[in-house]
Amino acid sequence: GVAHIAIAQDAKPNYDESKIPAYTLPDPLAGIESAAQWPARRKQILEQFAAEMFGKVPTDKFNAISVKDAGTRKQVLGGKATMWQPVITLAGRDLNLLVVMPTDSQQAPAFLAYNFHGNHTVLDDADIPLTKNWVRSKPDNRAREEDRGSAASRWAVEKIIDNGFALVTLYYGDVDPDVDDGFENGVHAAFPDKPAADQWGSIATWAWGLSRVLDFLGTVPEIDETRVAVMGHSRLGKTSLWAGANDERFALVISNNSGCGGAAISRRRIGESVARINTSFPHWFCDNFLKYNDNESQLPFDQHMLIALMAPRPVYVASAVEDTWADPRGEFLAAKHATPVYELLGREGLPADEMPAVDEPSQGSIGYHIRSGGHSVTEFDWTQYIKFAKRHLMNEQ
Ligand code: GTR
Repeated sequence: GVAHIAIAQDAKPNYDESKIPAYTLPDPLAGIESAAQWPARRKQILEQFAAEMFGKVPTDKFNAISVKDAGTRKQVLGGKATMWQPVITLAGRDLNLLVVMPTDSQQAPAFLAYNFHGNHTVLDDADIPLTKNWVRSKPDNRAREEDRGSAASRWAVEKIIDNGFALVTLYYGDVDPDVDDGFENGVHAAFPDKPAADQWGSIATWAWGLSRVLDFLGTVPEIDETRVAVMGHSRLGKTSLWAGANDERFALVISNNSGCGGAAISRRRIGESVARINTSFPHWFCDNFLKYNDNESQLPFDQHMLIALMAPRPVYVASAVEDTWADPRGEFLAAKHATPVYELLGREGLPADEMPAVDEPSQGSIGYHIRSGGHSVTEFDWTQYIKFAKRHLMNEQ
């Protein structure tokens, strides 16, 4: 096995740009000159991320989903939206989907995103059952009635509907509880062996779950599975990036404040570092990733190459000024340094050369903004994602 290198308790995170170690970013286009050579290079980069960071899915054996409860549809938002809660089964786990779609929609584009605390926190609606699964930051790790709608400000449901999109969300703990449980719970219970050093941690497991939900959406006439934007915040932004990298059926990918292990350049070591994230969340990445604790220069990639794996599909990276733990500048630089891949493929990449001013988005095939405020998802963020998705998935300017 790989030794777990613990970081000293008193090691303070660095926020000082002048103390960033000198580094050279690996070149996503190393050894290639033409668009025709990109797929082979892409495959190599994807395999490196899988083996050294997120971990590979051990087997395809449990990929099949079945419909456990087809659910009923009811009108919400004064009739302009239809709410639907199908339950699908994956590797012995029930995934409780909450779908809100424009009423009478046919083949609507959709946002697919995990939620942190259960579907009942997204919308205050008594028909949404509380999750029975383990939830973080709650007494007894149980969902509570009083939390109905508590995350509503993070979900611009009405705006999504008014712009012709559907929203598909589910609780990430349905797939795998976010706790270092030795990979005994969640979908992992169906898999006979503990993950090997190059096999999945929880982020890769959640990403796999998103692909299986996409499989299901392919059977839903109201939703166009070729126009699904996968979105996630923070650890779930790391997850949406890995889902989009692995599964090119995702038409658009959004990383909201994903930080270390997501959009932020690891070699900068600003805010959260590789060693810190591996120490605080040992179950998120594969064990091979421990090799890079305080050793980022040995990574065969950096996070700009994760962004580049989305090319030529549209990808959006969003930061927040006060979210220094996630290294906003590192997130911007990853978006910027993914741009040469987009350009090789004949796309614009990120229009901004320098970090844009606060609340002034830059949107090409790569989008980026740094908004005012802290670590969260806001109306401003959704306004940008909807605008970006309308342009790329609905052909609207
Ligand atoms: C933090 C973690 C970040 C980010 C965040 C979140 O504790 O250090 O990497 O994932 O949680 O998911 O809100």
